[in-house]
Amino acid sequence: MKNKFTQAIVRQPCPAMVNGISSSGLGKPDFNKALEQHRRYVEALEGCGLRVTVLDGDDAYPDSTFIEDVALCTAKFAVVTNPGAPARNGERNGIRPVLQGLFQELGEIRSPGTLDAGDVMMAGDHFYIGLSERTDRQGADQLIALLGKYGMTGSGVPLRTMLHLKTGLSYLEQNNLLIAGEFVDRPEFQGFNRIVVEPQDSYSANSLWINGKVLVPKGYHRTKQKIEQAGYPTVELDVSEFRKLDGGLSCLSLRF
Ligand code: CIR
Repeated sequence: MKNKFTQAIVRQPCPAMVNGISSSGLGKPDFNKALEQHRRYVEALEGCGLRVTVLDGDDAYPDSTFIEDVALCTAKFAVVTNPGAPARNGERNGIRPVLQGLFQELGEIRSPGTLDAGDVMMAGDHFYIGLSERTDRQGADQLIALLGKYGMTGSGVPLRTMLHLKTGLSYLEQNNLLIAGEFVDRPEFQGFNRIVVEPQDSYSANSLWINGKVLVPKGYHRTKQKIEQAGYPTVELDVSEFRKLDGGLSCLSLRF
């Protein structure tokens, strides 16, 4: 299946983001800088041909700008997830009405199963699902059952150290897979053309394919060069303030 996205949904960062969940040790994000970086991110999505719905920041949820985790959008249907971090779980209630307005068919991951869609990587009609601290087997099985209804498949990938599956993996279409860290040697990814990210550049394994271009975080020249050598034009974006909260380029949008 040839992939093409036409739309994206983003949520602006909120002032409370300074209290977001973080294990980065990089300090607190600067809210105004984050707003500016987010604005440029939206421009980049538009530059890839997407119509972008920009939702207001939600100060009740410091991490809510990482909207990727609360829903999975496919060409055929969307799923509201059940985020595994208690502080983020209520974010699902903010995305549901937005998706109801955009999708005819809407599924839901239900407790006790949990799933963050940052753990879900689409590769054609197959979806790899990270089994992480946020996503459990029950959540993954619920998603696989939903995918099955629409002729798509899914499989679980146990994580050891990464926060989310897409922290260390990005599918760039055409069988090309950007891959880092614990995933490099995993048997399920050996059939891809693996573009291996250097350990010191591992943050840039979360790059983002959109309609033939690849968005790459600023400052990772080796990764950028490897992606360009594989034939993709790249767009470099500074996401330093989101990195402080363990978030990357994919986390900031839903694309479909
Ligand atoms: C969190 O811990 O949930 C946020 N601080 C970062 C979420 C990043 N999202 C993602 O990797 N999909």
